[in-house]
Amino acid sequence: MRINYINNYNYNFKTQNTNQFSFKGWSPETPENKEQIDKICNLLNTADIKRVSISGHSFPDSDSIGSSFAMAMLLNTKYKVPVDIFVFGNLPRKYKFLRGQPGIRVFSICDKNNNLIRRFGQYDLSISMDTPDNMRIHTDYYKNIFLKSKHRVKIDHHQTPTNNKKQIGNYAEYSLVDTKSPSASQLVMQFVEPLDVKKELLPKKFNEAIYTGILGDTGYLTRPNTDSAKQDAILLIKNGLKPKLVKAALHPEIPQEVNDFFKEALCHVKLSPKKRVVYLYIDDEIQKKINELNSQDMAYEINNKLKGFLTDTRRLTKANFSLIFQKVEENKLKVSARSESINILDIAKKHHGGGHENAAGFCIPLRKNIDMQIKSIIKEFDDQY
Ligand SMILES: [Mn+2]
Repeated sequence: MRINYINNYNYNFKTQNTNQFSFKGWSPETPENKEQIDKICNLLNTADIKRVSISGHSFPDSDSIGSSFAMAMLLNTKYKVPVDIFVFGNLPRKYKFLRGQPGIRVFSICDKNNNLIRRFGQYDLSISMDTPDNMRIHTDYYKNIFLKSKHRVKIDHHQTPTNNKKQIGNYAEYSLVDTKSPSASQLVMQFVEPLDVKKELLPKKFNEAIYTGILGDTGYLTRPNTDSAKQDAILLIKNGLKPKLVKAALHPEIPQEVNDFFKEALCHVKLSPKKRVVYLYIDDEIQKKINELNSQDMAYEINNKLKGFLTDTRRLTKANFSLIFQKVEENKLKVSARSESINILDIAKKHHGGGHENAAGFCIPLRKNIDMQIKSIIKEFDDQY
């Protein structure tokens, strides 16, 4: 299937001038994908859709945000319908360059109970982007906006969790799930031609939103198996993307106090008994310091940088895994895990989490003796081969 993809791509490259290059770079990889894309396009073309809501996952990352904005712009361009994007948490400042498109509103949902249905009413279509299971959708939004919407679509590139009887992964009416796609944002591109949208009529920010998602989920195009992302990036550039602008927006200057914080956090990183796991427990003291860097944007920046920071430490120490433990909500322990080559998705799934083979996570109820709890999770990774 990949061969076809490359052939299509080269073919278009050679035989068409730059204005007429095909969006075939986004061709579905499997017949199942094509079938799902056709079904979703058919829904979009035939249902009476006047209002659309789009959401990503909680703790939103670049792909969640990029794919949500890109899908909003695609639908608004094609159907001229108003689209509301719901971000679960504050929209970090560095993504604000994606806003400002007429017809598209952006709402940050931060607290638990918002009475969203009274505020927003019923939508004709709700699309969930980059979100493998409904546990990662804001509860009020899920119950009162998503489920009450006349039509529901899921577009994602994570494995759908199947180890749970509640079918938390199959939460939509139509789903396009392509685990081979490096980012969910690229999946939005697959709809451009089937929906008969002229790529040059899409707003410039469409390209930027997709590229934001690609950069986020491919480690700036450095991770393995990201060839299709590189090819799609070329197509975006041919469609008017200025990569430098996006990179500049995504890398705001890091203030001194954040650098100071990192110097301190370094002292709290530990190595497991078998020296196979480097880990950081964000205890109350560290969390307090994060909170003191009072702007929400910086807290977000820190969360992301901490993961990269642990990855660097893992490489330096030649450990296999890096883990971050953090208390979330009132009584949950969030575990983010990264590895170089060993598959950690199964461990995450065992704890009802998910993610990718080398970047996975889960949330578990917090036990009274948190040190013991962390030790037992560390041991689980330490014993993994
Ligand atoms: Mn993603």
